[in-house]
Amino acid sequence: MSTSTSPASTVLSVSGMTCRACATRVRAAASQLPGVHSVDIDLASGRASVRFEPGASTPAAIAAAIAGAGYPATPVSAGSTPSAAPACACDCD
Ligand SMILES: [Cu+2]
Repeated sequence: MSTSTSPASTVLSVSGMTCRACATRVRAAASQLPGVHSVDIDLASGRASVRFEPGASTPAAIAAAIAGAGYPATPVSAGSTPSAAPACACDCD
C-alpha cells in the first residue's frame, strides 16, 4: 500500500438527492469505484465531495456512477449553484 499519491477531490452537483436515504445511495455508488477514498455528502446543497486517486478514477466516471444509481450528477466548479430543488429520487416519500 503506497500513500505517495495524494488524492484529488471533486465536487459533484447531484440531482434528486434530498434525504438521507438518497445520500446513502449516492455515497455507495461513488464508493464502489476504484480509487475513491471518501465521499462526503452535503444534502443541503445537493453536493457530493469525492476524494479519489488520480489516474484510478475521474470526476466524469464518478458522476456517471452516481447517475447510474438514479441521481444525475455533474462535476461543478466553485460558485455554481443547483438549478432547482428536484423531487426526491428514492422511495422515501
Ligand atoms: Cu430520498
